[in-house]
Amino acid sequence: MRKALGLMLMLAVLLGLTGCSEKQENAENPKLLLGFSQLGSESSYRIGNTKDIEEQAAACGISLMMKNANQKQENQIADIRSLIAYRVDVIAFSPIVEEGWDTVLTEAKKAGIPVVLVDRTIQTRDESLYAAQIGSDFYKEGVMAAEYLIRKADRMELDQIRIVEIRGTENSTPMKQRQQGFMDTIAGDARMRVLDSVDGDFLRSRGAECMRKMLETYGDQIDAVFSHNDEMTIGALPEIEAAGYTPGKDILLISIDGGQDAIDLLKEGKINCIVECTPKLGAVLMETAMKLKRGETVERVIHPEEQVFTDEQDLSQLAPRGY
Ligand code: GYE
Repeated sequence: MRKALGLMLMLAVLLGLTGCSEKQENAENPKLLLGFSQLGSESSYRIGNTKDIEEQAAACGISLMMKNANQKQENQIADIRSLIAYRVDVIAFSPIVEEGWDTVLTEAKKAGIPVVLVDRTIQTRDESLYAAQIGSDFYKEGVMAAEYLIRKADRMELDQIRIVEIRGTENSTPMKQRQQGFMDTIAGDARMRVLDSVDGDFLRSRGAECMRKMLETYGDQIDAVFSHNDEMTIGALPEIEAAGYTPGKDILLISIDGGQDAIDLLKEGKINCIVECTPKLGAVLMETAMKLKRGETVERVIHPEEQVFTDEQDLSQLAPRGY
């Protein structure tokens, strides 16, 4: 009995790791060609997401056609068109921005190819243009970032926190929802004041540039930076130091993603809070693609579980992040 239980447990762990119940092709798991249009390689999140999708496809015996649009919506539309022409079984993509997909997705629908949105979502008048969306709850991420700042103000008995925000790519889902969640949460707290909000496009170089300019404009008025991803946070850090401030102390830093480099900086005390945004969506994507291929219904929206890492915790035992 104990042996059987142990075996079952091991199987469950293995399944959890690969996300697949069957590798070989059979009636239950027909051969599947998945086309994926990645939006670019702007961050460790994105690189981790691409790697995870490749690994999970391989683990499930799914053939993958991976495209990279290098941060341009027109490239992404062209990539989706080529996946339609290739007649893949399922198309998945991470939409760089929310608007402008109806034409190409109508083409996919006419070709009878189901579409899965991964990571970000879209705005459309025709909800039937995609079957499912697998991605983080970005609004909740913004809320968690703001909640940390409120706790910090309580703990340090601060009577005001002047904030600058470095936003992700304009009109992208994470940029819009993280901002909304954050602003809604600080709105009820009179200590919080937003000095400025600028577009850093999720890029390290832009994070640095934005920070430099804001330090020139606001100098020592800046108490906290809310940066929409680790990449921009890592870009901003040396600018803060170069201006003579100690990151994590003179200026509080709040970031999103939770890649290894940022976690290391949190452990060093240079970043105060990181809200996790996991790029590991591959296993759920494979499962969803297989269900679509079999003609089964799938869950419309799937959010992964996420946590917050802060200077309030002991992170010495934290497992390697893998991105
Ligand atoms: O936070 C950022 C990336 O869409 C959730 O895109 C993703 C964001 C992620 O470039 O680092």
